[in-house]
This record gives sequence, structure tokens and C-alpha cells, in this order.
Amino acid sequence: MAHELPPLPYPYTALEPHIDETTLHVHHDKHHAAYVNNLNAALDKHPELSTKSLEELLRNLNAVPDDIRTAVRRNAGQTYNHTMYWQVMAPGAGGPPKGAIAEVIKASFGDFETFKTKFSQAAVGQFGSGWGWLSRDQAGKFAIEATSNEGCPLMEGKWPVLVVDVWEHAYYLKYQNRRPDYLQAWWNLVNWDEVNRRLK
Ligand code: MN3
Repeated sequence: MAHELPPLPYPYTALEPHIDETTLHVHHDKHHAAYVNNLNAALDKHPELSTKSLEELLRNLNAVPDDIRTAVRRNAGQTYNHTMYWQVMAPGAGGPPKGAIAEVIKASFGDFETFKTKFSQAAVGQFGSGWGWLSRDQAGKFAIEATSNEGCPLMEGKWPVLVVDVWEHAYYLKYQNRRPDYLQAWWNLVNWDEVNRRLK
């Protein structure tokens, strides 16, 4: 049972003007697709892993055989992270958080502006390729963090609730080297309904 590239959950033009159509085509159809293909190629060598979900693979990478562990870490990580990234964005979204996530932000960070500033700083400050996250640890504590390359909180036993891609391929066509501008625009797309779904 091969892993599949999920279709983008909205039209390629839907996130304009914040994220442009060309970027979404290249990012989803080329980058994300390649990670899925590379994951399947690695798993082909160990068919016993074919029934494992991305979450199961990433939560227990030590159980993945040595010869494919790096490939699985990279490509399952990137596959999972991208699918989540598409889902936590939506056209006409953004604005202040609502529902349970609004309470979490208030309790953990004080107010939304403080959260937004800290999250943006973590994402913008990630050196090189990576991701910005809000995640919950096993004790129920919420934290902002950045990971490099394919890093994902699932690998650390945490549950991710919000993510932004800060690899250059996510923004370079439109924003070139201006990662802070991309982050600022990205807040207009945050899909709080999906974040609330992930909180449950
Ligand atoms: Mn990407």
C-alpha cells in the first residue's frame, strides 16, 4: 500500500495574493510529490512497513531498519509536514484565533499578538531550511519551536497543531529572500478550524 500525494485542499489560485499559483504548483506537484515518491521507493525495500502510517513511522523511527532509516526520516517527515502545512492554510482564513486554540494561546502565551510575534521570530530565525511549529508535549504543555530540514515534533513524541514551511521553495518565487514578508502574509491564511481539529 503505497503512500499517496493528497490533492491540494483548494484551487492553486486560492491563496493569492499571499501565496501565488506558481509557487503552489511547484511546491505541491514537484516538491511534495517527490518526497512521497522517495518515501515509497525506500519502503519498497521493506514491505513489512507498508501498512504503517506516517505518524507511526515518525513516532518510532528507531524501529525502521538501518538501511532505510535516513530516507524514511527525511521523506516521511517531509510528506507529513507538507500535508499538514496545506491543511492549516485556507483561503479567506487568518485573523484572530477562535475556539479552543484561542484559549490555549491565551493561557500559554498571554495574547495573540505575543504568540504571533514569537512564532514568527522562531520561523524567521530558523537558520536554513526548516519549519516553524506550535506543538503540545506529553505533559500537555504548548511550545513554539523551529526544526531544521525534515524535523517534525512527532519525532520527539510531541503533537503538532500549527506549522509553517520556511524552506526557500515555499516563498522564494514571490518573496525572494524576504522570509519575514512571507511570514507576515502567511498569517492571513491560518486555518484556525483545522488547528482546533488537531487540538482534539
Ligand atoms: Mn516545502
